Amino acid sequence: MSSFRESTGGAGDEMAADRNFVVVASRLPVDRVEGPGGETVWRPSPGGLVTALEPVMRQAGGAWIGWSGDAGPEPGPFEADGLHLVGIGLSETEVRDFYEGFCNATLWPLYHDVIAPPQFHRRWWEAYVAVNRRFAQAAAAHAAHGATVWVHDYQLQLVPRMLRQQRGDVRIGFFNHIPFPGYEIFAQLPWRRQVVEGLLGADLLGFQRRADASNFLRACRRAAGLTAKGPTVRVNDQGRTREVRAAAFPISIDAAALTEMAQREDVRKRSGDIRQALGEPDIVLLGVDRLDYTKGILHRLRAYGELLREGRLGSQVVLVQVASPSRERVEAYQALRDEVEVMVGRINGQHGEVGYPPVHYLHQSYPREEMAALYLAADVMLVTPLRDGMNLVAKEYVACRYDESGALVLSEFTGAADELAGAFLVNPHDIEGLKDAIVRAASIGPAEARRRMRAMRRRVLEHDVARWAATFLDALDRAPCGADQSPP
Ligand code: GDG
Repeated sequence: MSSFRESTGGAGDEMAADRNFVVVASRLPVDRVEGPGGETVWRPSPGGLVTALEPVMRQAGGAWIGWSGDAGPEPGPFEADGLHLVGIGLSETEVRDFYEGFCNATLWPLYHDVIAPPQFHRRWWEAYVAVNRRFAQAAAAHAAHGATVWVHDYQLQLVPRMLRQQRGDVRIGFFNHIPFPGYEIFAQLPWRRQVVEGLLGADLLGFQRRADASNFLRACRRAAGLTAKGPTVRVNDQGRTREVRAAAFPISIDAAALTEMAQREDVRKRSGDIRQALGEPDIVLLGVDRLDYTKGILHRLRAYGELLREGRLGSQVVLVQVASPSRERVEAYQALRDEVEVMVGRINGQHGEVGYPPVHYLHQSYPREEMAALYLAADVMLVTPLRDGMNLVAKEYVACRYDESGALVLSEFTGAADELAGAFLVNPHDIEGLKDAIVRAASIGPAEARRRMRAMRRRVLEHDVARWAATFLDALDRAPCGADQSPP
């Protein structure tokens, strides 16, 4: 996608219910930025989701409904390179109560096993209901008769039911990108029944892992008193019985494109330059995460600091930690940043020398090429979340290692651990175990590295994001449909 301006009129702006495929996600695949003359310019922010869905969107003349990422007026519909985007506006108060509040300070910690204490506020819940309703209304306004609507993630769990109530004729899929917690944790949510019922408006519910789908099915029984048989829940909708299926559809990345990028001359050169800038150490360890308390950054730093103290990695080792800024107005994230930065300072203070900081900490965001160069420069990738739906970073590292070198230390609490058998699996709470795994990963011979990496590469290249999207949409197509498909 090239960059484009907000349209100010014309055919693209009309609110016509004529889209056969509608994606509803909290974010648009573009960012709103200011142009040279102070005007609004939309800049593409291509993530895995848009890469996977773009072909389907184009083929079906689809629409993508989402929020632009900042407070402001409703952008409305506009076109980008043949993609039809529908911007949802959020006020300052809604950004605070819906996005920073209910999404990021209630649901996010609750769904990640209460690593941070979730906060429950009725005002935040009301904002969640109101914003979900706005997304559902937009979907109802743009979906053609009998269309397929794919709703994404924990920010929009009420949309499936709200949409079904308005539009009995559409087929609705939902995919949850983050874990679905065990019932003992989910049960804390004061609005647990409404959330379960909201999700059950869909025909098919996709989760990252089978354990997430099972947790959801259990919540249906316990929170809503419904009967689940195998992966199917029976729902009674105003006297009509519908069947809803919940299953695992592990997400992935555009692996071939990333492999290709990593093989580019400029990216390989940059990777060499990075190693040189680091002082040509024997071992480069790498962490890449949004600065989020679910990612286990502190556990990783603790293990690394102890290894330095014990001298178990030799003296020629560095850790590069990219911690990209995230949710900076949410309190728990500000506290985490302080803790991480204190710990990095302590390690560098205790174990560094002039010209040699053992941790290179980068609280910045980088272009994709720079990420690929970093992945190529790293001997050992450290992915140590305490809980993570999938973790795409682990798959990206594997995709970049086209020469089958390198090693991955991976937390067993990620969805990726179910797929990447060649990784060194760790429990990040077990600091001794984590240290042993890092030492082992840093010292394996090339033959073992190749054997492990080859297995992981095969998995990631075969199960890429396009296959993920196709598998989900195919299952949605075949799901027992609750839609009333009779002509309008
Ligand atoms: C959620 C779930 C699930 C990071 N810093 C930069 C940058 N990134 C990119 C990575 C990767 C993505 O952000 C992060 O994805 P993850 O999967 O690791 O984690 P979440 O953001 O928490 O994503 C997760 C995912 O949804 C998909 O379903 O896997 O479990 O929590 O792609 O490369 N990219 C660039 N510059 C950066 O500085 N360009």
